[in-house]
Amino acid sequence: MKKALITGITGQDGSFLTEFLLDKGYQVHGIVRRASTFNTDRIRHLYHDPHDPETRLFLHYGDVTDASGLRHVLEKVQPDEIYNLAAQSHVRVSFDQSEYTADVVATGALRVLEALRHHVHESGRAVRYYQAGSSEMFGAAPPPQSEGTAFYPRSPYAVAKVAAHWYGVNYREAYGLFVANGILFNHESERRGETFVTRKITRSLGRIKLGLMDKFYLGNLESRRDWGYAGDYVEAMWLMLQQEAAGDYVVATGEAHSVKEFLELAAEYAGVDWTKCVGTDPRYFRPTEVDSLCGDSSRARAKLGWKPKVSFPELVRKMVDCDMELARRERTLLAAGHAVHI
Ligand code: NAP
Ligand code: G4F
Repeated sequence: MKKALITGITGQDGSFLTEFLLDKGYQVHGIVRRASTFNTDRIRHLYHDPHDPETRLFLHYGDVTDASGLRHVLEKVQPDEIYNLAAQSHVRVSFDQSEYTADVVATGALRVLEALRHHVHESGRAVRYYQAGSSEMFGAAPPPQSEGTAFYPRSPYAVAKVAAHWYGVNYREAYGLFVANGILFNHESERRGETFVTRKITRSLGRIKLGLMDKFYLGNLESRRDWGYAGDYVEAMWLMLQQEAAGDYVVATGEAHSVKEFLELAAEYAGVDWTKCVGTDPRYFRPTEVDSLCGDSSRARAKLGWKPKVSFPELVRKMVDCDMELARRERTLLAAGHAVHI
């Protein structure tokens, strides 16, 4: 049975990747940060009592800012594949927490690579590594962006991702490690964090439709993103680690839409007049914006045989359907006198 170790297992992608790998018959180990509240909601449906002999999902406390802890986990788990998904992944927040973002995103990746190098050296085992790179690394470079496009990062987050990318390339070349850099364009889902723009829109529209709130505020509606479905994108991560040789791949739909187009489509499907309930708040604008991302994923399509399955309108509908249902549950709880945070 192959073993995978996932940092960032409690995030959107971590939860889809865990489902995907369990379906493939893997034993999956995840690194979870210690928090004062439960942060495992997204993988709760996959988790069983570790005493159950059938269980194939195991969680370990750890943090990519803690090098010795990472080494211990690697020694204990002895993984065949490592997926480094851990990140402070919010671009706007990275302007407020630049040093912390660099520590987690850039130096965090370096710490995982160092732990991997040490483990491979000590054990002689072959271990493959996936780095969660981002289309934000292209930043101001005009679309379409492909593996050959020069990076022009526009935020502390993006600069840190560029560093993590090049650490990966360097460890591949210097130590012969199997390191694959995925350069993934935006991917969303019903499990997307609620402060990213797509989910913020669908969550708010659901609540407005059911009378739980009147108005919400956004920033720049003109920027364009290449939005895909997260469930499709984790397959590409896995495929990158099944190749004979390690490489770097852009993963994208090749179709871009503005934030306004997402909002219009979601509002139309939800049956809400967005012009009456969306305001503008300058705090959601970024000091430097990434205006337009649209990926050319020809290489991934040709070499990995990967292609996206969920279309843009389907993605919007999935997210709106989910958030309508969540709003209905919130309304029921409120009616029963429970406190609901909105
Ligand atoms: P996400 O939902 O924000 O999840 C991030 C994960 O990283 C969470 O599990 C989080 O733990 C964990 N984490 C944060 N700081 C950590 C630390 N110091 N040590 C260990 N774990 C830590 O992000 P996502 O959307 O799933 O994205 C996964 C990865 O792909 C990230 O690296 C992101 O930057 C990258 N990426 C995402 C997209 C996208 O569109 N989604 C596109 C390109 C690249 P908690 O749950 O405890 O917070
Ligand atoms: O949803 P966003 O915050 O995603 P962004 O900045 O594109 O980053 C996401 O995708 C990257 C891949 O390209 C990942 F690497 C990264 O980790 C993250 O998952 O913002 C999308 C666009 C931006 O142009 C932003 O300015 O939406 C605009 N926007 C407008 N109003 C807003 C808002 N973004 C947020 N988060 N909140 C707003 O109210």
